[in-house]
Amino acid sequence: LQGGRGRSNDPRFVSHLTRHTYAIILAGGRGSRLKQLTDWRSKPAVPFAGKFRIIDFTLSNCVNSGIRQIGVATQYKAQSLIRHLQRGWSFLDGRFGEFIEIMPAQQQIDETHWYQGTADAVFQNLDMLRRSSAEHILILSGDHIYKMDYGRMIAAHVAKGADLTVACIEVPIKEASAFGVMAVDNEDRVVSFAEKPETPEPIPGHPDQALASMGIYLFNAQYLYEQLIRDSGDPESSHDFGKDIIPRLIARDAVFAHRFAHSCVGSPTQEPYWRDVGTLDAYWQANMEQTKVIPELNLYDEDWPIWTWQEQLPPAKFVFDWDDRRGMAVDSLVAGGSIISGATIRRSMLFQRVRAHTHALIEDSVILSNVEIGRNCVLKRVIADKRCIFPEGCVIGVDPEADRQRFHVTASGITLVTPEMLGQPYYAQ
Ligand code: ADQ
Ligand code: ADP
Repeated sequence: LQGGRGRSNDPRFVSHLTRHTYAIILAGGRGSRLKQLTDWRSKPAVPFAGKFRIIDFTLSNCVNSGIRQIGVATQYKAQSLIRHLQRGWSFLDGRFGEFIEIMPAQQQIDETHWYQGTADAVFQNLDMLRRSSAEHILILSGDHIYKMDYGRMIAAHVAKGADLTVACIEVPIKEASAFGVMAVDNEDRVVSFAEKPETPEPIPGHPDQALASMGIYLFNAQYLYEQLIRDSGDPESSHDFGKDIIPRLIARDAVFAHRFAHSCVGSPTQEPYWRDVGTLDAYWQANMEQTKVIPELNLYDEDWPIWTWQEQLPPAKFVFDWDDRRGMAVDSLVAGGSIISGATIRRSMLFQRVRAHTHALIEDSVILSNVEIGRNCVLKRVIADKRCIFPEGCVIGVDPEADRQRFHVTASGITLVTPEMLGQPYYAQ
């Protein structure tokens, strides 16, 4: 697969393009709509789908696409994220020019003024980028669950002679104000771009749909550096790609849209899967999707593995009570180190080292690692944070009014439980 022609007029192959691309993952987000789930960790570090963290999906996309020069820009509550990266992602091999570099916000003023906008987060690491001699810079967010071959996007970018390519996806118009919304011409050149517009422009001929930016930007390296230097000296700018940089460039330079459907990895018969698990409801829903018979996002595809850090743990164990015929999990995923003993688990996602005891009933729930569920507990539509200990007979998810007194219950009735809410302070564990 040829990606276009390079400086010397030689054909450039996708492997060359990806090898000379530096990916920066913006992983600084607070993720405040995940409520207490992000009290102690940033959104990209939030555990997802039994054994992963949210950022593993973007990182795996990089590695699987052949992009192995990666910087991760961190700021908010980065400890858990940094530890995960150090433990799980240090396999990249410097001898092949591969690395993962952590880029902490250095000019720490206060929590909201570390890096100003997304462009500032990249600008502050400009020296590091320049030293890499990369030809392309791929800017990504560490917040989304999806599988994408960035190589295809880079190849299209080079073939079109673009300065900047923005990945896009069609979204329902009623949700479009949460995104950067663009319009394109017949060649998919971007002709307008509005960051989070109040009245988003529909796709011509499709009044219910808008073309949304996925926050994935591919720049020619030198071109990006020039734009960042220019933007850094602009007192009017908030130093954000969506708000400042992209709207400024579309009138002047070659800015193209790249449709996610052309690069998404998965079955061609399925809808392209890209989820922002930024709210408790969306987080719960995306975990629940994995318990379906055929989930839209296939975690079992050996051609596109999702890499992560994992502990050495024994297999999940199920102890069946033959008198009561209890002690099983159905339509569920159960991670290693867990023991389900005489409990019933339905349509749930259990992370590592969960213990569920006799006559406990767990339905439609996401249980993070190291959780203990006592005898006769009932948990329905619950998200349980790490290290919760549910005492014997605890019932959650049956009476939302009672639950609201102690826990966080969403409008659609998902209950988030943390150790603090159960009266188990961290220092006591
Ligand atoms: P948002 O996601 O709302 O929109 P933003 O809050 O700037 O934009 O976050 C973008 C990414 O950068 C997130 O992954 C966040 O964690 C991270 N981030 C934000 N500020 C950061 C900082 N200062 N340092 C490090 N990381 C930081 C963006 C685009 C829209 C697009 C949506 C798609 O602006 O145009 O439609 O993404 O989700
Ligand atoms: P880990 O990285 O071990 O998975 P977490 O993501 O749960 O840990 O949390 C990240 C870090 O935040 C922990 O290492 C710990 O230092 C701190 N932390 C977690 N929960 C609490 C808490 N309830 N109170 C105080 N500090 C906490």
